[in-house]
Amino acid sequence: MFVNAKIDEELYEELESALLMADTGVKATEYLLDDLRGRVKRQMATDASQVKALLAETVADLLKPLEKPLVIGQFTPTVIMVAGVNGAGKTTSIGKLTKHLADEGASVLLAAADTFRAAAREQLLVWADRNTVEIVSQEGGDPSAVSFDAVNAGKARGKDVVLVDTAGRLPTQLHLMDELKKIKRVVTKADGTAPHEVLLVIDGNTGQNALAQVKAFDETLGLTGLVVTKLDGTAKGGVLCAIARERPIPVYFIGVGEKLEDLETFNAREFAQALLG
Ligand SMILES: Nc1nc2c(ncn2[C@@H]2O[C@H](COP(=O)(O)OP(=O)(O)OP(=O)(O)O)[C@@H](O)[C@H]2O)c(=O)[nH]1
Ligand SMILES: [Mg+2]
Repeated sequence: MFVNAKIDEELYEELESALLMADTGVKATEYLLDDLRGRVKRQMATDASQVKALLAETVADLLKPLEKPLVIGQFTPTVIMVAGVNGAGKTTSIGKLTKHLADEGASVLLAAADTFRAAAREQLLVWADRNTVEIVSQEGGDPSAVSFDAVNAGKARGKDVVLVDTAGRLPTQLHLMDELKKIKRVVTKADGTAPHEVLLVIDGNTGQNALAQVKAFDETLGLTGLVVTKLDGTAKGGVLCAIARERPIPVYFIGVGEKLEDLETFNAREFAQALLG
């Protein structure tokens, strides 16, 4: 698109389409193009290849505030609750995050608070085995009760991190959103300072709906961070631009595959390059 092109309205229209195709959304796209026009003027850019570099800078600057590391160690245990819609990649991300934390020397305890499906417990158990970490689960248990037990077990066993896996749910399923609130309340009963992190896992393929998910889960739970999964496929994850504009919540990690090591920390500059690449 940038080869031998002049800087004209046609170029901006092409850029607009490319951004929209990458799920950036109408508002964030408008913002990015306005910002880009300013940069092009100030830099007195004369050819389209410079525009590409300037757009990458524009996107990177927009995403930069989302770049923030997940910090553990301030509390023992650091209790991390994980939520999201069905199939977003919560359990897989917890498995990968467990390895990431273990590699940093942290001891991790998993809480199987997805008691909705029997298979969910088994799935988390597989990740616990792969990582050789302990897991708290109850057959036919209640998600709040499992979470309560896990936080207490984490304290008693001196774990650095307790990761709470929850069942997938849609923000429109109000009783299920209430259940999440209850899990959070009960975690606080077990440890007055917890949960220390409330993560939302979003599927990179969800497009603009991911922004709606972020808003809804944030309103219910008060999110502290995001994990964006499945960025190893065709998804570009441009919705992060919309999230950065409208509900800026840090992106701690991105998921780039189904294996234990397929979790990366979020880097705004690299992400911007990949988005436009
Ligand atoms: N390619 C790819 N697949 C992923 C990634 N993360 C998760 N998956 C796959 O997505 C599917 C759903 O993942 P889960 O971890 O079970 O999702 P979940 O959010 O726990 O699902 P529920 O508990 O049913 O709501 C599985 O097939 C995972 O292997 C990723 O980063 N890349
Ligand atoms: Mg799951």
